Amino acid sequence: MDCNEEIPSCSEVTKEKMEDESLKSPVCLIVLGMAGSGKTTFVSKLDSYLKQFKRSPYLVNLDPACKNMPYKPNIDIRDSVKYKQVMKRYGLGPNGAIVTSLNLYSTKFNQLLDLLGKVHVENTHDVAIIDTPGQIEVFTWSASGQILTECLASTFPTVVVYVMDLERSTSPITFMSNMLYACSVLYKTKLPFIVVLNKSDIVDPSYAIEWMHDFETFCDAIEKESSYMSNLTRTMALTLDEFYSELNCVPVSSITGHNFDEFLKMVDSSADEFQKEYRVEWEKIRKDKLQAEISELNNKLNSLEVSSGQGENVDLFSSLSAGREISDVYLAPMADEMSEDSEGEEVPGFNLND
Ligand SMILES: Nc1nc2c(ncn2[C@@H]2O[C@H](COP(=O)(O)OP(=O)(O)OP(=O)(O)O)[C@@H](O)[C@H]2O)c(=O)[nH]1
Ligand SMILES: [Mg+2]
Repeated sequence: MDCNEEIPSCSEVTKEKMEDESLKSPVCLIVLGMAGSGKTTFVSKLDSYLKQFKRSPYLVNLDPACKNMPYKPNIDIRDSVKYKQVMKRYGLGPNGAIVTSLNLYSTKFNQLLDLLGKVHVENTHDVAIIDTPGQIEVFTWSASGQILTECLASTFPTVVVYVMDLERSTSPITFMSNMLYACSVLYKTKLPFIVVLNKSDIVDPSYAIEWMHDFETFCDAIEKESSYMSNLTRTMALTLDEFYSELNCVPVSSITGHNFDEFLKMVDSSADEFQKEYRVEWEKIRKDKLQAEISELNNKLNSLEVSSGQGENVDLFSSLSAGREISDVYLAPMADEMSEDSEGEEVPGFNLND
């Protein structure tokens, strides 16, 4: 998939309605993190936490391999793409199949955006939470992950939530690797960023906070563990020092819900930050892409004029619609629509055996 393809967007009708300033846009939270860091548990707890305050988040599951889902997603990739069939059909291992499933699903991101646009227009949910696949690189370094991030950020206030496992980061080297990953995601996505230090019910988060705020303490810890790496790690730690200084970071427990109020305050300020500092940039990215598409079309028109009279058919729109023609993908309707749905009826998804 080519990242320079057009960014899918909401339908024109939805877009027009969304321009109504009186309607508050839902904040999109993209939840990322290493495998097993607690993303799904975090999403589930946040869902029940918000519901206590009569706020109902719009939930999107993008993990095609998730087996036990503790929350009820409004949109679920598993309804559309059968990842086991992808493994069989393309002879892939589990990780390759997850990437391919997400790529297949990207052909329907415009439908996903339309559903989110409807959430905006109908003012039904003030926050949308997107749970991502276990292997973080599937989302952060894949074209489909990048396209979805761009789609969301150029339409809604969008914040990246990086879930870090406190229990598995007590070694300074693992801690640093995790933080370097977070740092790379921050610079790649160019979006407001919150680090959630998860599992604070089983591990005291103070070690992580101390390491982030006191460079020397962290260096001492790292030298105790592995002296031969000290030069490299010192340099990296110094780089991270700058990253930490601007970082929104909150310890939470996704089991008890501890500190979720603090997390939500950070979401509010990050959404404001998005509107003030990022929105203009994202609108520019979108306009530039549109401009590039128009120039490409103009070039095709010009070449058509040059070769006119030769009777050849040129498909002017092929570059815009490439890979977006699969019409049998099903996106689960929103929960309130589901209740009107004929119960349990099978809906066709990607049938890879066809
Ligand atoms: N004690 C404790 N356990 C947690 C917490 N959050 C998650 N867990 C546990 O960590 C394990 C992994 O949680 P998941 O929510 O599946 O993690 P994930 O990041 O979604 O996992 P993948 O999608 O497979 O990458 C489960 O056993 C959870 O019960 C927490 O805050 N405290
Ligand atoms: Mg998960």
